[in-house]
This record gives sequence, structure tokens and C-alpha cells, in this order.
Amino acid sequence: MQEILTEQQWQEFDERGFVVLGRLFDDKTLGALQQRIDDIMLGKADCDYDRIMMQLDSTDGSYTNAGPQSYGHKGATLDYRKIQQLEYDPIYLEYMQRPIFKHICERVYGVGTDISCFRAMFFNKPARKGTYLPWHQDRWNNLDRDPLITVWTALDPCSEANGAVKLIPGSHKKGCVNPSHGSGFMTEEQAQEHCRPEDMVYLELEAGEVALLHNWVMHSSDINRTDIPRRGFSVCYMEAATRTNRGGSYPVVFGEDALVTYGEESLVDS
Ligand SMILES: O=C(O)CCC(=O)C(=O)O
Repeated sequence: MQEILTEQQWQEFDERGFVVLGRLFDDKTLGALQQRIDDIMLGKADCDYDRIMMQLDSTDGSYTNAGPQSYGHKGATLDYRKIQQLEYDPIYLEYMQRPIFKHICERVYGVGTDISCFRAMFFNKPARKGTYLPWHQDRWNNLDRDPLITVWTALDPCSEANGAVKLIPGSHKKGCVNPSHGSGFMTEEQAQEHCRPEDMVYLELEAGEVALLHNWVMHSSDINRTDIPRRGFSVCYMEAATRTNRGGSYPVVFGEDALVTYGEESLVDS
């Protein structure tokens, strides 16, 4: 399995704002991640639900009609749209802390820089359901610096038909068009100007494939028109020194005081 990125992959990332890295782990890991997220949704996991934010999917595909994003389990169903704070789940944490992701962070933020995770989220488009996600860049104006990278892992095959992420290659070079997606997405006018259909590509991936995204690359996603769920795990890594405008910080995943899994045994064996 690949342990570091090639110069060609970094060049592609710099040019296009994303690069598909392919499979970075084996079927056992993929199976464990798939099983774990289904168990979490179905209320069967031994995780601390009070630390995990869970949002039910909309029933009509409309972003504004998705359920509230709040802590705790909301019923045994696979129809969740988003599950956040997965760094507090030992299986997902172990995956996030794999050496290749540390290598990526070192290259982007510098060797020796402690790294925290702004968010570690499951993004789901349940079969024949899903919610339209408007065009946006991943940035937030309550932080004192911008997180720069997101690792997106496909837990199912992702295609145009089942709601694969849509991207505008190179759009990260335009800088910050929408000031913060904490306060909204790109406007219709911005999307028309910057996200033309002819420039758009789908992040079509096999189950288990990983893509590295620049946080400023413009992206969106549609509903799922197939019987195949589109489950994905998205982790935004940033400098641990990042502070919110209220002085808050985020859980460290690499470096001093990094979160630890239950312990001795590897839960996701590769
Ligand atoms: O998975 C999706 O549909 C959207 C992903 C996204 O917006 C992200 O990972 O930041």
C-alpha cells in the first residue's frame, strides 16, 4: 500500500485542487469502516453517542429540510445525512491517524507541526434519497487561519448517479469566493460565474478509494438516484494552533496531546 504521495500526485493536487490517491488500505479496513458507520446509525455501536453529532437526511432532497445537526442518536435508521465528531469513535480515529495522513499533513503544514481535526464527518446519500449540497468552499470565518486540506474516503462506489461530489478543477486558485460556509454557501450568481457545468467533474471513486481535496476547491453534490448508498468519510486536517474567535481549539490528531484510541490492540487491522 502507498505510504507517501508522489511528486506527480502533489503536482496534480496543486494544479487541480484535488487528487485521487486510490486505495490506501485493504478490504478489512474498508469492511470495518462500513460496518462501524452502519452500527452507529443503527444504534448498535459502543461509541459515546453524546459526543457525536448526528443529522437525519431530508425527505425531499432539500438542504434546508435536513434534520437538525445535534448531539446524540436519532433513531435506528440508515437515513442519516451527516455524522460528525467521528474523531471520538475509536475505529474512525485509528483510521484518521494512519501514517499516510500524517505524511500529507507534514507536507502541507510542515514537519513537526501539530495537527488537529476541524471535523471528521460521515457524509451519506442513502439509496434513492440524499440531500442536494449547494456549491461552496470549505472555510469558516470564525477561525484565525484557514484549514487547507480534506481527505475524502469513499465507503461505497461513488458515481454521478449516486451523488458523487462535484468539483471545479483549479477553482482553489481563485481564493476565497464565499467568505465562510458557516454563514452560507455561494450565492446563485457566484455559482453561475464560477461553477459552470462544462468545467465540472465528478469525484467518481471505487469503494475504499481516497481523494485529497484543497479546502478552497469549489464543490457540491446531488441526491442519490440509485439503489446503491453513497457513504463517504471526510476529514479536515488543520494546524493544531488554529483558534476560534473565542479562543477555542480542536482535538489534536497528530502531535502533543493527540487523541488516543482505546489502546493496545489495533481495532482496524491493515
Ligand atoms: O460528501 C459530500 O457530498 C460533500 C463533501 C463535502 O462537502 C466535504 O467533504 O467538505
